[in-house]
Amino acid sequence: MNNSAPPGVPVVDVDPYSDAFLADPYPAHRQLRDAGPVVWIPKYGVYAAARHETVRAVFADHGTFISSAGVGLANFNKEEPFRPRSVILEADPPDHTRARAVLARILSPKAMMQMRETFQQEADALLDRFVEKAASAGTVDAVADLAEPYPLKVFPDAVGLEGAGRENLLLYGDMIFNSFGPRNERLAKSAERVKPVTEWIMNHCQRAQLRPGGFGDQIYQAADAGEITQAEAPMLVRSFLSAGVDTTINGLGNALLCLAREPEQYEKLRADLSLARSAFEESLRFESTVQTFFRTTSRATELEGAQLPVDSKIVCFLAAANRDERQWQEPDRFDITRRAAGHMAFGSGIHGCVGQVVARLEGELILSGLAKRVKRLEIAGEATRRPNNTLRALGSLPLRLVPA
Ligand code: EJD
Repeated sequence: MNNSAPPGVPVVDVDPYSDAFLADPYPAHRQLRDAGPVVWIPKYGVYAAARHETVRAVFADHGTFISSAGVGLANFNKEEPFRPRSVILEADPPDHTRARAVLARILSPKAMMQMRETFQQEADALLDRFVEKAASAGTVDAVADLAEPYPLKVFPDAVGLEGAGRENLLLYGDMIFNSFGPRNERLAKSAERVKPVTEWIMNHCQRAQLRPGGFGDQIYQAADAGEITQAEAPMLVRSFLSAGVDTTINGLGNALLCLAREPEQYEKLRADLSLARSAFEESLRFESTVQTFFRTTSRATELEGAQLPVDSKIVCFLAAANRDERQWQEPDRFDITRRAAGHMAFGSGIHGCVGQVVARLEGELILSGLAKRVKRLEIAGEATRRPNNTLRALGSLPLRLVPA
């Protein structure tokens, strides 16, 4: 790692993986944006982009800013990936293109319309239990009682996982998203915790474990049709299991936290349930579930006046781009009626989240179903964060509910 500052690139001496940074990243995000379009973080020897325009430019030029050398801090040209590399996330065209086409079809808007009824029924059933528990117990935990169980039910069901053990996905996701950061204590601990479940995960990527017709089985059908190789099929099931649960859990959790903190915004949602989708979108902008992603330069390049050598790592601060005052009016205000389109929480370009229709469906159904049933969300204790190297994750969110 070369930690000397390249000439002409402003140095910002922050540690994006320290407890303090993760507890409240927003002041440091401002510092990163204001120092320049491209800055240097000496502690990790990486470039950084925190402005909306710059992050977008990096994601748009996928030939220069590649993914196959890893989308975390680790450079796969210099060190072995910690697990066999993802055939979609950690790939470039043309390999990426084939895998992407298969997942994009399985998760198409049309396919989601067919899932909607099931997702709706599960949301209604869970929300009824959530409200009942609040009435009998006095308080509920919006994370453990709502944000976690919903994705953990609907998504593995859709993939076609059968039998017990799906809570293993939580440990796995926690480890995956820690692994995009440095090899710090946080990663070491979650790698230790995940050891007993890794075999379960790999086993459940096999065709025999997957319900016929589910997302997982559809991947194997694409392999039968020759669109991807047979070896790629279990790897793409692994991608579903890596990316589809922790992300939506924390997306929902953050949305519930935003609404609980801003009763006026929750009131607006209650008055017009058709705002559920834009409320979810705004919460993704305001508290981006995925905070950072890296790219690696495939050649020497210039980016907004900065000269980057070949094989440089650049960290893109999605969450900072989403509060860039160069892009947004009053970015630090949570406003569910704002046009949050263009936010970077799902990334952008060829690697933009392929599951975003699923995420949005879950967000819409939970927020509208909640607003239908609950007049007021009252914070009943301090919300806790679960620090992760990549995710803005919640540990708990104690609430009292005033029924409608
Ligand atoms: C991801 C940020 C995989 C994989 C794909 C996507 C993610 C994680 C893992 C979702 C990253 O292919 O294994 S949001």
